[in-house]
Amino acid sequence: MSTKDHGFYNIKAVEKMTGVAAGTLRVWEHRYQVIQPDRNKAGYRVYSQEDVQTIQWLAQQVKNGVTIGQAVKMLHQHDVLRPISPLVDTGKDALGELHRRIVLALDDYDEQKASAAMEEALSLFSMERVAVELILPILQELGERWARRELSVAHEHFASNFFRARLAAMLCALPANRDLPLVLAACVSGEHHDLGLLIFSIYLRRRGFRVIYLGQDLPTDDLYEVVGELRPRIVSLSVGSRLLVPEVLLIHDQLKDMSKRGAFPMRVCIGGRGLDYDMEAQEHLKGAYVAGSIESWDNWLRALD
Ligand code: B12
Repeated sequence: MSTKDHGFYNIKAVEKMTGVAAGTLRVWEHRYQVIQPDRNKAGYRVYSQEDVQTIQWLAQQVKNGVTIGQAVKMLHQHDVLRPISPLVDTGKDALGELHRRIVLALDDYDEQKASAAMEEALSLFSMERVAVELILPILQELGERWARRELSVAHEHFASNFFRARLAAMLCALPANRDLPLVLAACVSGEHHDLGLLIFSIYLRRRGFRVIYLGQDLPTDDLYEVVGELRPRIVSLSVGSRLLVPEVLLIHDQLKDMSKRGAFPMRVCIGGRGLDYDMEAQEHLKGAYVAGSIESWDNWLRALD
């Protein structure tokens, strides 16, 4: 049985949705056999949702400077990039049920049950959906329960470590091809909250960036050193603690200066709850501050020149 969903977009609609010209779509189809739309009774191409997502992914790679040939090769080598269509698209219901099972299992310190539910989630949904629509809401809920003292510190540590290990494994499973534009991701010096940055890194890898994940508490001098050495396209930093915000503003200014002096077009992207209610800092970081929602991430990437 094919997992491909039924086609329902014509070539004009796909052109509009993806920004890839109809002629280019036909060339990609003939030359690379990467998208094989169905035909309707009149013989016109009809594209499925899955086809559209594949085209969007390819278009993003081309925008990033990868040749279409290389992009197709990457797609074949790493099937994980393709959004997985569940055989039965139970979508939100299935995610809600998995959410419930994982929370119950973690409350019970039952790693086996929580892992089984995670595996099920990954067999049904793409990694990004699992990270953003399953793990993130669970973490936010855990954070709130912890703040209301409904969850012990031991429970919070257990759950944080459970997800940290899974998110790190998911990040490793996504390609980090050297041809892709480079992102350095790190928590600033003194910062240990890295679950949000891990999710953002998965999001970026799924969009065709090569993310080097530097993790928690990166000393500032070492950050400057690695930026000078690797000259990344993007530096993405996380700051969870409000106390670290003044240091983050200095880091931001210094990085912008390095990019200017070194003449490499680096963009800085800074997020984390430390900045959430600090309007002054957000103003200082204009163009670099990115809020915690997927919409903000999409908007920031769209505006990337
Ligand atoms: C789990 C947790 C921990 C874990 C972290 C594990 C880990 N590996 O990340 C551990 C136990 C290590 C920890 C330690 C501490 N914690 Co703590 N911790 C939490 C808790 C319960 C949940 C945080 C979490 O992971 N949320 C889920 C993630 C996904 O959310 P997030 O990090 O905010 O990320 C989202 C956005 O901010 C954004 N984002 C984050 N980074 C980036 C980066 C970029 C580039 C972008 C675009 C977006 C982005 O995207 C995410 C999606 O929306 C919160 C309580 C709460 N209510 O949230 C406290 C909390 C964050 N901790 C807090 C504190 C004070 C501490 C400690 C100082 C406690 C102590 N006294 O020891 C230490 C020190 C940590 C340090 N030096 O950094 C405070 C922070 C207060 C503040 N803002 O200043 C909180 C809010 C608790 C509280 N109410 O006091 N903590």
